[in-house]
Amino acid sequence: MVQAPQREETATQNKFEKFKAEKDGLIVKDELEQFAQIGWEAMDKTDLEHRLKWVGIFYRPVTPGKFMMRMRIPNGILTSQQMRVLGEIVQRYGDDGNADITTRQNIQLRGIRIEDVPDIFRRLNGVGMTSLQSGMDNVRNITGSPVAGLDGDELIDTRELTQKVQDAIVNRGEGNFEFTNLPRKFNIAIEGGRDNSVHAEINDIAFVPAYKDSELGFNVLVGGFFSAKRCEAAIPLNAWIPVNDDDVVDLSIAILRVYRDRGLRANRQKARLMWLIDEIGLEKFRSLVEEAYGRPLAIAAEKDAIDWEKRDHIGVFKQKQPVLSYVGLHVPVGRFYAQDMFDLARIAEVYGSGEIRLTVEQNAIIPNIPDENIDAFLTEPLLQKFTINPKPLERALVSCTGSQFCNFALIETKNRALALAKALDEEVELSRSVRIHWTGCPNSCGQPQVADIGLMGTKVRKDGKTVEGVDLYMGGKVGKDAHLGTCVQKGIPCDDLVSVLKTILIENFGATSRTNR
Ligand code: SRM
Ligand code: SF4
Repeated sequence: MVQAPQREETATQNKFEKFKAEKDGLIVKDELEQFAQIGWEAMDKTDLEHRLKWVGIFYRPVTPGKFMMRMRIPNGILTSQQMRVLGEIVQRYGDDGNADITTRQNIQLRGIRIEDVPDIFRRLNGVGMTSLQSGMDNVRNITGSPVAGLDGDELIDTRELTQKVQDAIVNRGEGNFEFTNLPRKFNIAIEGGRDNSVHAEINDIAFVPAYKDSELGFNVLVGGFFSAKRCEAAIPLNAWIPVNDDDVVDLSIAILRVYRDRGLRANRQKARLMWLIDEIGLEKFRSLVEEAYGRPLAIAAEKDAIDWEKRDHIGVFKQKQPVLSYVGLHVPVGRFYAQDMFDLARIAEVYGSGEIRLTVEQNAIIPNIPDENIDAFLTEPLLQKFTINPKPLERALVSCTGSQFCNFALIETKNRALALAKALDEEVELSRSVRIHWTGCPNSCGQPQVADIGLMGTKVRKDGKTVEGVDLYMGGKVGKDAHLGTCVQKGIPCDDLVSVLKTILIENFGATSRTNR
């Protein structure tokens, strides 16, 4: 593990800065055996509630003693063997064990007991996986085009780039103290397709394909983020780099160093990268990045090469490799259980190359299936559950964790989201899918601002009682010319949503009523 640097703490110290200065979160990596022996109830409170997140273990106050584990899966690509190990980890927790595909093309495991963590780490290590630095003031999972290397129309294959950026940040899964005390969380996306499949614009750094003088490279965007206080799309850094591992890794590292050393730390509500850019100005920020990068940055290409509407990848699609196809499966609100994970691993091996991919819409893709085997693949029982033909509203449904496991949540999300989508699919006929995103609180993990219809949990008064409700977002546009939606109506009780959304679907999305309600 790379050693912790000596830092001079200059920020006015809030609670988080204080405990990070006292002991770097990554240090708990070497204390896991001890935690396993003493049990979670005897652990130091800050180690339990905060520092464990540096190794991807999240204490859940909603289910004390049953932890969540957030992996790192660069570009959302894993092997059947890795999926099987993840399935085995949750299987041992019976009804408590399950897993979610996240909005960052990643997997979170549930039901984890602290006494098992050292063994879990050994098993993950054995299949080349890590959960390090996946929570708190660290860089999150690096997202990339979900059909990288498969898509005949792709511009840049992002697989190696996402892996190399992750390797640099977490020191190949060993842990890297250079980036474990950022002012706040940090998101990086590398898009290589023509449809912006990763929502590049909502990341702190986004690499977006762009031609400059006929050479293909990346325009670089910075500062995109969502928080309860403020949401911003990323802005151009006015920089272009060629498609080259060194450039992408070095520029990511340069930006991270500037953010780490100059980012605002006094107020956590104002600590994301965009606040620093506001404070010092884009020109100054760019020149600091250039200095850290150690070579001149070319100015941005005039426009990016994102010229397609966003695809959801659900269904059967030809790959660029002759006679091979990939199949996108719909995983309702991203939730799966051990048996589903084993089944996914098995069908990926039997029909494909053993590879499994994840999307930011919380779905899965099995690539590399010979065309002649597609019909047999489609008869697999798992495809009854994870179908390639979901109904229009279920198809594009995304939901954050919500109150089942998340203590920030103001409402229950996943189960309600699914029930409402099913009810509305019964109520209306649609010729297109409508992207409905649920998020249980203003932190916006479910990205309501990118949705056609975004629903953000809140508490409302109805009939003299406080009940679960939502603020309604609309106007989010993804793919080409992506932009964020805004809040158009506040405080709708969840119980009223069938009728409210039915009207919106009819008036705004061309739905027709199946009933006379
Ligand atoms: Fe998130 C905090 C879940 C994507 C913005 N997020 C949390 C925590 C860790 C809070 C907690 O400790 O309970 C949630 C864990 C709940 C649980 O048990 O699952 C949580 N966030 C999630 C996931 C699992 C939602 C999902 O169901 O997919 C996503 C995990 C992604 C991953 O694999 O790493 C997830 N979170 C996001 C995104 C979307 C994205 O990255 O595209 C955002 C908005 C984009 C952004 O960050 O700019 C997001 N999460 C937040 C924030 C607000 C950040 C801020 O600057 O204020 C918090 C709260 C915080 O960090 O203080 C938060
Ligand atoms: Fe939890 Fe809120 Fe994020 Fe949903 S949006 S996972 S409720 S923090």
